[in-house]
Amino acid sequence: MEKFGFVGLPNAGKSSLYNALTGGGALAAPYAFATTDPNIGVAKVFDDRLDALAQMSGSKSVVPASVQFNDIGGLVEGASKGEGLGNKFLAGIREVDAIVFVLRAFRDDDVPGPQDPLEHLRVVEMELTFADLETVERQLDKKRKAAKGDPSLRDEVEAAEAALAHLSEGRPLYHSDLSVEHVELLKPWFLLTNKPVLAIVNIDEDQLGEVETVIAPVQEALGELAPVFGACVQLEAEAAQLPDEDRAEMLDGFGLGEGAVVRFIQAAYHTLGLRTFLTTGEKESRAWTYRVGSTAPQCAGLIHSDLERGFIRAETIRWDALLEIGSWAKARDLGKVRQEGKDYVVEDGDVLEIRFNV
Ligand SMILES: Nc1nc2c(ncn2[C@@H]2O[C@H](COP(=O)(O)OP(=O)(O)OP(=O)(O)O)[C@@H](O)[C@H]2O)c(=O)[nH]1
Ligand SMILES: [Mg+2]
Repeated sequence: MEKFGFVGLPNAGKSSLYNALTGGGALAAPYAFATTDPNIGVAKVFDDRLDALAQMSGSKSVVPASVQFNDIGGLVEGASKGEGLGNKFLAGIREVDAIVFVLRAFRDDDVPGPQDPLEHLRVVEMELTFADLETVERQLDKKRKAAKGDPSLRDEVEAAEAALAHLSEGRPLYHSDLSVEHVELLKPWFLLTNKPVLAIVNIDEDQLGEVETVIAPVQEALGELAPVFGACVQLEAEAAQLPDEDRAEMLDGFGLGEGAVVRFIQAAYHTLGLRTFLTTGEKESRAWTYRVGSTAPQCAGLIHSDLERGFIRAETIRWDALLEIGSWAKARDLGKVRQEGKDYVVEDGDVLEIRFNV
């Protein structure tokens, strides 16, 4: 499962966000370092398509896709030098697949800390960049020596040197023009800024009418590649405690539709190149996570290795076409179910049935 790690200053609202995403459980409190040990939770990827298909099929169980969120302690200026929770904090995010910056914009004098999201961004970017610089400096000499005896390591050294050049200028690697190959070669270095980033700007209720204005400077600073969302995290954390219907009503009352965290999870999912295909039947309807560009046999393998090994063909139809027709049997009778072979590249929203023989 893909993992996201929250990074932000104390009191930015990381644990509140965790609660909004996972329905509760983490201590959210108005003092710094309320979180010392990471909260690890799984959030459903909300998907209307899945619910509609489950209803069509009268499925006994519905299994959404999910992603993991790690809520770690707050980071302070000097974390890379051991301030605050220091390295313990940094260790908590080395192994996540993407970083989520939680930046405070909400105004509340009872909660200590800066209220300018750009100030938050400046500190977290600087600390992560320093930490990476230190990691690269510490390991590069060793690698250079090893590369003398083992030429296969030369590309890795070159990648690390390119990274060093960026980091020394105080620039995080996600802002650099490192090549795709270099990014790959540096994966085993577990650098913090060599990962995709997203940001949540935590706003207060009074800012709901001007979300775009509040998040614009953050979007500009992070660049186009990083999705930036404004969310009133506290409100959504409270909503997450309610039964589904009341929750929808509360969010709707604030004009939030399905809620910003829902859109955030979907964007987070997409940023990592993850897509969804669906299976549906009386027993179960399920959303499956696959990597963009995967073929039908690769997707079949996610369901069960036998389905990949004995793959014959995939029967498939887009979710909305199926829904319109009303049942799989009818869709097949009408000739609307396509027969696809092993080279078929699965598309987001495909409903699949795998024919196999082992
Ligand atoms: N007014 C207001 N308060 C908020 C909002 N979001 C979070 N808070 C409050 O701010 C305080 C800190 O929130 P947390 O979620 O604990 O922050 P954190 O980032 O996990 O903090 P650390 O674990 O200490 O790093 C809590 O008292 C929250 O209730 C918000 O949108 N508006
Ligand atoms: Mg916390």
